[in-house]
Amino acid sequence: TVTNATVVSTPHEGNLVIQGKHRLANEIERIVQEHLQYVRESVSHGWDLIHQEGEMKVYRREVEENGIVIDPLKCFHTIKGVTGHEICRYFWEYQYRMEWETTLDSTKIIEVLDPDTVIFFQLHKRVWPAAQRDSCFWSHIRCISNSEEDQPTWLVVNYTTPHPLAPIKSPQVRLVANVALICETIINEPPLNPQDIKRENLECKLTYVALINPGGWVPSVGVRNVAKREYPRFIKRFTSYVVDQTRDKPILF
Ligand code: 18C
Repeated sequence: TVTNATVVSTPHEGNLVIQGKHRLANEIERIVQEHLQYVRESVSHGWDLIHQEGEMKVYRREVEENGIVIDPLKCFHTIKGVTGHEICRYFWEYQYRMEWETTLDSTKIIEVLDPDTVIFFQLHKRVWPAAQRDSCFWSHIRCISNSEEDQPTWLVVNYTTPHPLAPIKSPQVRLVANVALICETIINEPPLNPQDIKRENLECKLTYVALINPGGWVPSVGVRNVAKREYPRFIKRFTSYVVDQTRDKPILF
């Protein structure tokens, strides 16, 4: 007998794929749904456009909690030649992270919860004069199909969680992260036969949202300057990295 288990997929090669629900499954479900709601809310009152470059627009809302800057950030971008699955895959997979992340000293996987969910422990680059930050978060990748005809939406959520293998050790300060990358694929001038879709037909509409609490006091001006510089830099570098990596590879839908 299998207890506390759910059938998560249809029969595969004659076997029913059964997978136990892990301890974070309910939380992940709730946070994923929250992001899917939040992504639909438009940026209007209170959101400032802090960077615009080509198709990329970066907005933030200035928010402080007990004197600590926790500005929510939202970025929209359109990237030609890649799918939402490709963008999300390269963002989620551990093996590519250090090739595009320039704000990290290290990253490691400390637990695998299921094939789509892992727990990362990361050491962020220190920004003088603030203490060095670290983070521990579950990272979940998911495909959501909207209808038979439409391309599915892909998303990755990174959400802070405590873990016995990642105790908080001073002088490091643990930051609190709630980040989502949500991608849709558009197929322009679709050829009659879907097999004939080329990279030039593809466009990915990306939304990136970050709610970061630095976990302790840091000068407001410093955090805001670092954020204003680093988020656009990350979006540009990461998306061009994926374009370069996938250019000569078969399309991953
Ligand atoms: O989403 C991104 N990366 C993912 C994979 O790593 C993951 C990361 C989540 C944590 C992001 C928070 C990073 C804060 C790091 C602080 C110092 C970095 C600056 C280094 C400068 C050389 O989801 C892409 C993340 C892109 C990060 C952009 C930096 C945003 C800064 C936000 C302010 C936080 C204040 C921290 C204290 C800084 C002291 C002045």
